[in-house]
Amino acid sequence: MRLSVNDVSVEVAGGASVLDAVKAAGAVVPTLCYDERLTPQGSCRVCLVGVKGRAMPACTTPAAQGMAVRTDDPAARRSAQLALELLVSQLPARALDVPADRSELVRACQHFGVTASRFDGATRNAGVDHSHPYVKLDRDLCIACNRCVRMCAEVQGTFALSLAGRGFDTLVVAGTGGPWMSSPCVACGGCVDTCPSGALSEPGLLDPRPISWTTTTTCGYCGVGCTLRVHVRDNEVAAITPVHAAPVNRGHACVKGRFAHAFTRSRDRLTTPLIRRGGRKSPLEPTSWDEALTVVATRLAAIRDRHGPDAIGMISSARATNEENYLAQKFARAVLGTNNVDNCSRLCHAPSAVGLTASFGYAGGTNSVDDLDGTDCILIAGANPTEAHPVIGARIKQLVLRGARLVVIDPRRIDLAEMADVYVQAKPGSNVAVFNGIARVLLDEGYADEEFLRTRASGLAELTDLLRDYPVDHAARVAGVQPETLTMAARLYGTARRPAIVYGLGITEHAHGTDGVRTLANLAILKGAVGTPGCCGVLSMRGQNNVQGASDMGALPDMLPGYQHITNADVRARFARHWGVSVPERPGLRILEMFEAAIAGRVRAMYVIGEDIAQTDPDSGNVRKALAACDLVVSHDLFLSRTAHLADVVFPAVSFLEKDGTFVNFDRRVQRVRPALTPPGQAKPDFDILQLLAHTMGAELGCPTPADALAECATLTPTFAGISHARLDRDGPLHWPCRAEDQPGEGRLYLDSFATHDGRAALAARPYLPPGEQPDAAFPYVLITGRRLVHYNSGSMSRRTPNMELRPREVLDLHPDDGARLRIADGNLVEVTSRRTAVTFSVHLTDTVAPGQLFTSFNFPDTPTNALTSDVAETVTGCPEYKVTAVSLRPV
Ligand SMILES: Nc1nc2c(c(=O)[nH]1)N[C@H]1C(S)=C(S)[C@@H](COP(=O)(O)OP(=O)(O)OC[C@H]3O[C@@H](n4cnc5c(=O)[nH]c(N)nc54)[C@H](O)[C@@H]3O)O[C@H]1N2
Ligand SMILES: Nc1nc2c(c(=O)[nH]1)N[C@H]1C(S)=C(S)[C@@H](COP(=O)(O)OP(=O)(O)OC[C@H]3O[C@@H](n4cnc5c(=O)[nH]c(N)nc54)[C@H](O)[C@@H]3O)O[C@H]1N2
Ligand code: SF4
Ligand code: SF4
Ligand code: FES
Ligand SMILES: [Mo]
Repeated sequence: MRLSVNDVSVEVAGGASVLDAVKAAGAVVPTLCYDERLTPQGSCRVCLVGVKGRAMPACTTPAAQGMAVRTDDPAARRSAQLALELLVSQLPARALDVPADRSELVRACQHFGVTASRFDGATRNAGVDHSHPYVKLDRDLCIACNRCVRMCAEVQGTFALSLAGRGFDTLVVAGTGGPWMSSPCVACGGCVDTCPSGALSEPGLLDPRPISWTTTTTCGYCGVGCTLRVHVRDNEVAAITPVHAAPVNRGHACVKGRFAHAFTRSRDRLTTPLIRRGGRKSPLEPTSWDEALTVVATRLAAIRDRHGPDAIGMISSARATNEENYLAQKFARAVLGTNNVDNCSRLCHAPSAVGLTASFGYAGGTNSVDDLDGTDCILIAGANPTEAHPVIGARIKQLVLRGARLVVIDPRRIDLAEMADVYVQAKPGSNVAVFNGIARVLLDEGYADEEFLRTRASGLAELTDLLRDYPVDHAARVAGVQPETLTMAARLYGTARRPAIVYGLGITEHAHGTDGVRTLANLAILKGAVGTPGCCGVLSMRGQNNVQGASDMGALPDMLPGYQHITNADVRARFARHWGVSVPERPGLRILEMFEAAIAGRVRAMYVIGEDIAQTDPDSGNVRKALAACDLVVSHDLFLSRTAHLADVVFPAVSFLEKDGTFVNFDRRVQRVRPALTPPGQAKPDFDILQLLAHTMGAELGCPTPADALAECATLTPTFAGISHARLDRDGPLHWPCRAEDQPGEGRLYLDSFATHDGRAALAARPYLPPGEQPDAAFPYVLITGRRLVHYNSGSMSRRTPNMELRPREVLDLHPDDGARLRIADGNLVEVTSRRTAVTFSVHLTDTVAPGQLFTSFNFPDTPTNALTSDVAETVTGCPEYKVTAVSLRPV
């Protein structure tokens, strides 16, 4: 519709407000209670404009065809100014001390010429609440605009805040009014970000000194890939805020990306290369880049010449950029001459890569996360997004609050289980039985899309045959749940118009993880909920910031970039031509196979980039044995990780805040990473380290810059052909596949056909097989391991931030009934013994775990969870069975 603002004609979409029209016309009205991320409230009245001689709040008045809006209407301006003066009359004048770029209130006062003389808040004196490390409240600056309360409810979904008191004394309170720290706040920072007056602030922004510069980049913690703005002062991060127009996070973030940046200036950062001069027993000492590079180059070359290139194993980093991963696999193949290169996706979503490829064609989720907006039913299986992918967890909460149905399948009563329509508390390792049981109900009760199955799917006969063995009673018995619960889950998914599946490591990190993915994918195929218009498909919640990209770039023993098979001679020839060297043909070793080969003496050197294998890989006793058996261990890290500690040479690397490149997030979006800080000391990006090392070995990797590396990858990889730094800088993030410069990336895949050999989605008939580790009389409990909100994987970064105040140590979750039986109280120490070793934990009694099951994370080196974990790995993919370890418990 068309209307005018100050005589300027503007066109706005239906549903737009007068404020939208004002903005479209380039005019300005101040706002205080308005935030584009929230439902408008229209309470502060500083946005009044003149419409037909009447003063109307721009934020809540709908724009109408032919409307004539005036922002300079004298009566409206006067009323707005009066509203503002009344509002500030309750505030102390120091409200004006907040820098204008951090206070909409100060900007509104400047707009109307309201000065300190109008402020008179001497009476309130309500004080500050600085109990929380990140959220700081100055009660006297609160203007009761309700934005923080709405942010916590409408965006974050935590409902931690409310307004309390009357009249001028109305104030925000957290939880039941005690200290912020004891409220249910999850430190997403949303309230701080929206507060217009400086009443809510954060440490780096309480400091009035100006910000030197800001950089827009992608979060380097989890695979959501939030777009963040980094505010830098004196080459230190002052604050990180979410970008409002960001495609994935839409102005939101979580405690890690938003606040956990202090690790960048930790005194533990590695600032020089380290080397052991007198063998393994001698200490790691600082050295020059020259010496470190020469030693590594010489020893790698010697091992290659003596034992062959396959005596070297390289682990590339899911934390590093695409460009660095591209170089790492090129280094392994073209300089060392081996396909022994792998990455951390082996430990998490390798079964997704194999399973999704077999079912649909590509090794990634089928849809863009934006498609969730259209869903009416979400089935979440083995994923805990409110802790592991918090921005998506928050989005899912909002979808459910707005009416989408929710099915949660998880052995633990996760946060989202509390709001689920159906919660299936299935036993760890029972996924295949559960999904087969649901599939059987979908078919038996007529929810399957027969047309879709006839024209676009294969394998129905075999599946129907197999499902004869999975009546819902049987499936429910295996899962340890009521048959009705499974039937209800199937009916909710079956009756939905646009059901979505969201899953995580609870499906993949099992002895039969690929079967889990395939049988889960079956549900979407049966329902015709993938590859069809408006569908929501199957989203795999990829973990690390760039675990998708590390695999996309070919840091895999059997694939070149873009999942092009190493065994395909044409593909190898294409790379060989471009690289000017031959590409080794035999698929290399996977991570866990490298350890076995090292113990057997076949692998003599391990080159590890940004992965703390000695802490995070399963059965870490075995990992240590493998590293000890090697002649050379090299680590690139930000810190002296457990692995770096065991290395012969350590290269100081830089973090995502200090480097240039791209990451691929969990929904296949390629996004730019830009340096905000200069690196500490002599630390260098992994990109530069690999270039220097190749050069020292007398080889050249080409692609002198990250932009060049992505360009080279695009030349050789059809699914990345249309993606370049220049285009990302110009157009913003792009989904792969993106096959040409002039094509948009494909968010929703397979609309025409599936990328399988026959173009059909492949149903899989897979029987349930029990987990690799079984509890018995000696080891009666099942230990599940996974994520906690505030810490991240090895904890190397999150432990070096004030997140430690939010969670200072690891705990073991135990059901209160088990606690009572074993006479273990909250906070007591227990020894947990698995078939490998024993580790002592402090107990947290909670009914989020089922009786007989335990849960913990792996973020703290002093409680080495992975010394305990199962040594079973899936045969197809080599993915470890992190989710099931049989253990016993003993109070100490
Ligand atoms: N805060 C935080 N966020 C993170 C990380 C972190 O360390 N901390 N790590 C990142 C990484 S690397 C990854 S891969 C992702 C992981 O993200 P998720 O996969 O969501 O995380 P997990 O907690 O490992 O596992 C998810 C759930 O699987 C459940 N589960 C275990 N066994 C089974 C089973 O047999 N069946 C079913 N249905 N469920 C089961 C667990 O109870 C758990 O709630 O998170 C990423 N984000
Ligand atoms: N028990 C149990 N264990 C698990 C899991 C589980 O569910 N249960 N999950 C597994 C999963 S899914 C994963 S992904 C792994 C994660 O395990 P890791 O990959 O080992 O853990 P991270 O802490 O993500 O990062 C590894 C190292 O990279 C460093 N680093 C960060 N950024 C950079 C960079 O840009 N360059 C370089 N060179 N180094 C960098 C960090 O300091 C850290 O030491 O853990 C696995 N381990
Ligand atoms: S930081 Fe987030 S969770 Fe905490 S009170 Fe503010 S909006 Fe709510
Ligand atoms: S949700 Fe993930 S990507 Fe977003 S801020 Fe948090 S850790 Fe970073
Ligand atoms: S911003 Fe419009 S009434 Fe507050
Ligand atoms: Mo992961």
